[in-house]
Amino acid sequence: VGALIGGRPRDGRPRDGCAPPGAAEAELTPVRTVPSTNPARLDDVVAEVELAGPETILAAAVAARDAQRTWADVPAPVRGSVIGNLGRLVADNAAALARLVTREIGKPAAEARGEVQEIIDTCEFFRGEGRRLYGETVPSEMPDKQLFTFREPVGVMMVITAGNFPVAVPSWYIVPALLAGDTVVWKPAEYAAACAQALVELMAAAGVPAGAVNLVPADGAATSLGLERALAAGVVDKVGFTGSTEVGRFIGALCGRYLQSPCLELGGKNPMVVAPDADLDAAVEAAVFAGFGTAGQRCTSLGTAIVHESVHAEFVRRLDAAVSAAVVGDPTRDVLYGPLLDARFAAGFADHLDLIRDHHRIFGSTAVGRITSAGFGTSAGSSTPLTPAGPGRWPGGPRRGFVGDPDSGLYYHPVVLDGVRPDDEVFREETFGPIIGVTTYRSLDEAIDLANLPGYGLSSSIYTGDAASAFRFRRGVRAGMVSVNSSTSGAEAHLPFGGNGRSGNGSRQSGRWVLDQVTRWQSMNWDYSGRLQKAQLDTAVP
Ligand code: UN1
Repeated sequence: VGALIGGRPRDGRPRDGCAPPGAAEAELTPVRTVPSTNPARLDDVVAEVELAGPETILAAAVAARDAQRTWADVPAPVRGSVIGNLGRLVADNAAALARLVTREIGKPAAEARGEVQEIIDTCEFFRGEGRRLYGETVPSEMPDKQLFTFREPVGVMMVITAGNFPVAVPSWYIVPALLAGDTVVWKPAEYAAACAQALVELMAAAGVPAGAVNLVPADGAATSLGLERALAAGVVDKVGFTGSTEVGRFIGALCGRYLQSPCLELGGKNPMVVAPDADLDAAVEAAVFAGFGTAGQRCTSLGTAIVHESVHAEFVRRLDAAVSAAVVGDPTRDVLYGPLLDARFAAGFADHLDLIRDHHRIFGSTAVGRITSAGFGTSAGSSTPLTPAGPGRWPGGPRRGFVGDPDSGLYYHPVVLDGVRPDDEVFREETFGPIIGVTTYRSLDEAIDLANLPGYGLSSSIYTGDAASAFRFRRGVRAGMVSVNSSTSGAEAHLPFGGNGRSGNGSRQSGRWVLDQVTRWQSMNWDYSGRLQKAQLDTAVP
């Protein structure tokens, strides 16, 4: 994988069964090369990733600028057909692409197939949007005058994405951007660059022209410098960023200096309220899926279960039993979750665990730390102090329900942390790993306050049989997405996706709502009266 201009890899080789590209390339010297490794088998190098320097990012933006006018001149329904081609090609290569996702970031096979399906769904939606992309006709306050609105492409979009959804989330930006007539510079996560390349190759094969999507793997420092230069040179018109709140703040400030408002999709500490009348088995199933799916590394992952005190003991008992019965491990197998994304994420999660270990005790079947073959302990029914990872340090012997080699990858125990208090860091901060906090509440107002307390505002959920509670929760919670009797994660590809507060700047992706990110409104007024009519002054509205 290299610094790509025009969507073509240096060596031009198709990877993992995906279709080869057809676009042109322009070579620039990479700054350095880093391996992208399989987090389930750390000796398996998936790709050598050539990282670009800031000048390559700037060059990519210039290439995107050069390609943009021509691409925007392609009629929108024809651009929609190219998106339709992409959806078909992704479907034709779905199994190979999903295998690559599993291999490069450790996402379990079934989830990886779901991720690929999300691209297909996105393409299906935006293929049709090519025949809509509506503007409006608006009445004028004056006679013989007509007003209109048009959606125009924003121009060049710089897309910076995380690796937890290495192909689906990028497609949420790139597909509507292309449909709208924008061109793209895409900075993928370095540890997911082979997935990015595969998707770009499919785009080229679908008919996306040279220069329209420019894949540029780069580290954080080069990205910020390259982006700043591109903003200063006026060759980037919009930034789309999915990643941490911290980096989002930085990008927001940088864009602000150039009077741009980026599309920011940041972290979450997503609450799930379990009301006294909740179907507890359903709530537990959702908690396990949302807390441990993708090893808890979704922006929509469950953070804290906020459980009514009358059902708290029973909820924890059932959650504990469900987690004990879950199978984790080798992501090519049928597991709840596999390894963490890469070494940096594993280290970040380990830091959270260190902090938690100092402040908490752990309940039931769950233990904490890196799984070692020497012991993946259980201690069902008892309360066990958290112990650091290491051979022989786990109580209870090897964990039931682990498949694969626990020493070969970045595996962590599932953790259920009961008794979390609002002052705890684990209550307030996103952990991005396989851990669920549990706390209690007495009144719905208190539950809503607890849900809002961390200051994120991405996803949320309530389990209740009572419609009034569900609607009150919806109104009170400051989250962009609210689920009733459903999981915090697993958003559909055509509903607005995004958050507020520490989760983002209110921008929304997906469906027709993302069009406000990838297009700008232009208004037009057309006077056919033959004289100058002045708004407000010549207006006869009583
Ligand atoms: C993310 O983690 O950045 O709703 C996106 C979901 C997925 C997308 C998550 N469809 O969980």
